[in-house]
Amino acid sequence: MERTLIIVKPDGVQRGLTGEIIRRFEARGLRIIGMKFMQVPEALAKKHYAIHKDKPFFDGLVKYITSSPVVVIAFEGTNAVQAARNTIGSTKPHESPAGTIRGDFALEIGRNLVHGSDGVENGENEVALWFDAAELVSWPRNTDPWIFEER
Ligand code: IDP
Ligand code: MG
Repeated sequence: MERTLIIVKPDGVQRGLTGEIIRRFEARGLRIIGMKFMQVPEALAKKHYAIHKDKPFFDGLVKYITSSPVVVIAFEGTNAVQAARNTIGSTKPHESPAGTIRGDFALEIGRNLVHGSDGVENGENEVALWFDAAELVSWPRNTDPWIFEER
């Protein structure tokens, strides 16, 4: 089962869109295995965005993600990573199709509301970076057989 890390970024929390954003992933069929509300420490922000450390927007990105609290969710599901990315939409919100989170609620790249892991291995690594093993709950959801096909 794939894992993906979703972050409702500071703008999402401040704008009262936390519930709406989580709802979309939940309605898609993804299963929550971990969730927390937190102020992101600068060191964690830098680790999470390490791949962008040489980009001109890096400092602004770290400032943005640490500027105000976030909600972090670990989701599990078949095809969780790609499905979540499609639910989120494009990095540039103004190019993101209507129906996606960014296409429905955002206008600018530096205020794009939500993070989602961009690959299967990244999903595993990011969930492990943001959650201790003890914070994750493995549970059989009653609707699983209606969402995940038997294999
Ligand atoms: P993603 O969030 O769609 O995966 P990435 O390319 O991984 O996009 O970039 C991470 C985050 O960095 C973006 O969500 C956005 O908040 C920010 N970002 C990316 N490119 C730019 C830029 O050119 N200017 C300002 N912020 C950017
Ligand atoms: Mg990314």
